Amino acid sequence: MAKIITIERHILETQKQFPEATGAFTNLMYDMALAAKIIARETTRAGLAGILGAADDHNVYGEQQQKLDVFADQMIFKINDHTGRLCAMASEEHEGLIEIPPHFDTGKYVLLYDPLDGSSNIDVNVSIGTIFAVHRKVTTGERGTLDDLLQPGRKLAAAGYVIYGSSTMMVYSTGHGVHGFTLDPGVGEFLLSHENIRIPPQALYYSANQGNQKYWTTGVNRFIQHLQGMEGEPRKPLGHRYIGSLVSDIHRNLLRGGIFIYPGDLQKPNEPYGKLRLMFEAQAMAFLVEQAGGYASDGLGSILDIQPYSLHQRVPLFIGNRDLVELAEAYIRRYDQDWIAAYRPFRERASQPA
Ligand code: AHM
Ligand code: MG
Repeated sequence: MAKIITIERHILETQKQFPEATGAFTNLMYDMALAAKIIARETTRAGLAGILGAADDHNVYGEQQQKLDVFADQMIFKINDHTGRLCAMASEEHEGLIEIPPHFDTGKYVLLYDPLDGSSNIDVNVSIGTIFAVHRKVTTGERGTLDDLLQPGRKLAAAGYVIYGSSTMMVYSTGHGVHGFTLDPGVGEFLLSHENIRIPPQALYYSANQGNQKYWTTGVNRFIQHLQGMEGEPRKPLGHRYIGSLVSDIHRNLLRGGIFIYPGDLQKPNEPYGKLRLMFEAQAMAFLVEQAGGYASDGLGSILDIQPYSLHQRVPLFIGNRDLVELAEAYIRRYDQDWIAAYRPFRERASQPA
């Protein structure tokens, strides 16, 4: 029988190998696994329990119902607010920094999370996910500040996602490879199922919302035509797979090989940065995919090198097999100078003198 390794054991073993990881950090990963189990339970019961629908719905007992994304947001906060491991949090569901309540101790890390990404998919029973990222505190005061949260992805201490699909999986990295755990609902434990995930060298899929094609820039259009085998060097077309749920699309491409694309465009020239959020979606996914041997870019350079300027800033995202993402950059450099001129100030905004 194969060795059975729980996420807890794996985290502890990893900690022994890398003594710079502290106990606080190990427990923080374990807290995220607990949050994932509780959210998974509610997600799979969503239809039955009448949780679907608007946040002000009532169930058959007349109790106030919570939308699943509100539930997930509060659960992650509640599990982490009193542990003394964090000095601040930020969530896609909240405008500003989330403070640790004043009566609880604070710690050396900050947590950024998207509690339930792809939430438009909840009501139609399509896989959704939780995304999280952990930075080390860099300021000196007791409480965390925006400066602790707004750090480039290159500085991440850890990142991960949970996918609520045909099974629930948690995939995380602390900078020493990417590891995946599948929830055994019978025993309530995440068990190691995918050790040291590496993106396969041969991509099978590309994932993009093809419905936006008319807005795409020339470079992006030509690049996608290349993936379809119709432009540049002849190639066998890649399959097109798009769920519209970032965690699911990237998870599939991580295991099978592929590229996910959500580009910026010039539909509104003063908003050339696409849809996805740097701090709650792109950074964590870029960290994981780079740890697995892939690459993530905004079209100009690595997502991980972007110095953020705001919690909710958006970025274009090209993520997956390194050769394909670099080819996308080359197409953009060649054909999209007008888009680059509009977008570059956003990429460099935090590095410009005030
Ligand atoms: P959300 O944060 O509002 O859930 O939006 C993020 C989601 C991603 O999961 C997904 O990759 C993308 O939006 C899909 O967008 P679109 O429907 O425009 O293709
Ligand atoms: Mg989201």
